[in-house]
Amino acid sequence: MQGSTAIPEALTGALRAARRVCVLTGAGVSAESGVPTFREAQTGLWEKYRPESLATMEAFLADPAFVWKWYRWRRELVAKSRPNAGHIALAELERRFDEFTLVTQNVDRLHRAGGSQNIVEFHGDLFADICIAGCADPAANDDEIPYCNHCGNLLRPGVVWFGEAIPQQALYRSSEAAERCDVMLCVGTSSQVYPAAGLTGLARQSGAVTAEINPEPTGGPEFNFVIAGQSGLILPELVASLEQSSDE
Ligand code: BJW
Repeated sequence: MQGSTAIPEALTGALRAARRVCVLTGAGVSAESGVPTFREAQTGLWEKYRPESLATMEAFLADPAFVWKWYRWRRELVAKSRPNAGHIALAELERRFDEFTLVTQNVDRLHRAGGSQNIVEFHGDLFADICIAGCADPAANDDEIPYCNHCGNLLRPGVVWFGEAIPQQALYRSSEAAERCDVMLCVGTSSQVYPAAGLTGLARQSGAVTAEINPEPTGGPEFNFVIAGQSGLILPELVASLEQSSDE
């Protein structure tokens, strides 16, 4: 039956033998849920503005109302979306391993909704409001430009912008998972944004078997396997290939 699947037998074998698995996901995993990716042909606000010119503190401070409008538009869009077969398959995959870490660059919470448990939200959470002065648990309001009720400073979306450090815990947990894993899957990311893009290389250097799943493979030299296809199709096949092997 292996001949009918896109999954290389050697990858199924590596996963069957693995104790620790790490998966890095990017915007492509949510594409089949209707959430636009960052760097492909886009619609609406994504078409007009590059993320690099909106997803920075400089852009925010220059025009907080505009940046908030962009993020509210995205919150509305994402709130209507549901996890797809790829998200669900990753949650199923997690149940098979003693140690499984899902590092996602996505801020859309769809892995949570899909049932994944051990998630590192590397670039934060689209739906969180945080105070630019660092107040804990700032109270949100619906003003065009929301301010912190504790200190009066601006509130901003709880995501990581360009030039900002990845939260320490997220960086620590994901680096540790990449270094320790036996197999690392890199799914639906263009691997252009660091330090996330460096995690697969770290895993490979540490001896892991690495695989990319992407309809437009990135050509990165760090991958042992490249599966060209949509994650909503390939990931369920991957899980099914493990089921077939364990039934044998
Ligand atoms: C499918 C599919 C389907 C389609 N199925 N696949 C080293 C070298 C060079 C530069 C740097 C470096 N280290 C740091 C930098 C600078 C910078 C950076 O990387 N710049 C590059 C652009 C050059 N990095 C940073 O600034 C980071 N911070 C940092 O390094 O801090 C250092 C520091 C230390 C101490 C103190 C202070 C600072 C922060 C990066 C933050 C990124 N933030 C964003 C926005 C988040 C908020 C928001 O959402 O608004 O994160 S940018 C954006 O890109 C977002 C994404 O998470 C991220 C990655 O994008 P992703 O997920 O890969 O999406 P796409 O669109 O690029 O790709 C989609 C893929 O899916 C494609 O390949 C498709 O083919 C595929 N696909 N359909 C599967 N159905």
